[in-house]
Amino acid sequence: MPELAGTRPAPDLRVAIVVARFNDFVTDRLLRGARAGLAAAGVPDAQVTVLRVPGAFEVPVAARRAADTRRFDAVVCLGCLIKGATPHFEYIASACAHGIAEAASATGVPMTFGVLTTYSAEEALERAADGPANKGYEAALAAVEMATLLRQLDART
Ligand code: DLZ
Repeated sequence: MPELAGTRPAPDLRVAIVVARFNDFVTDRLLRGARAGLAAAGVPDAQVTVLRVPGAFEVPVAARRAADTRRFDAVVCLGCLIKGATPHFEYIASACAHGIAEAASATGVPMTFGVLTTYSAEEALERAADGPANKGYEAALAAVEMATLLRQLDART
């Protein structure tokens, strides 16, 4: 029975990272984590494009447009919503999550979800600390796994 799984290193992948500026004291760290994750997976920095958007609400449209160019094998989405500090937290979080899922499904380009939804800044910073538990790092590895998996599937006759 054939079984396919993502592979590493992935030196020929082209990856877009869409990162929200809102709460940049957290999202800058998620971005650093995502870059570290891609580097650990063997994706050269020259093949990584960073798209900065105002907030989590704008992430889906940029991710969709990046995927539509067909220049990227995967899109990593990064943002940070802090419930205590964000009126309309549920609306923005929901629009962001659904928008990303819809964009991935419509384009067939894997998109991963490195958007934090936390109760406090402390909790957000914990999830953006340097190291493999950084949610940007995790989202980057998930993107590599999905892109390399789908590539194998496409190559099968
Ligand atoms: C307006 C807003 C608020 C209140 N909170 C957040 C947040 O916690 N995280 C985030 O990424 N963005 C937030 N935004 C900005 C919205 O995502 C969006 O950028 C603006 O409403 C402009 O459309």
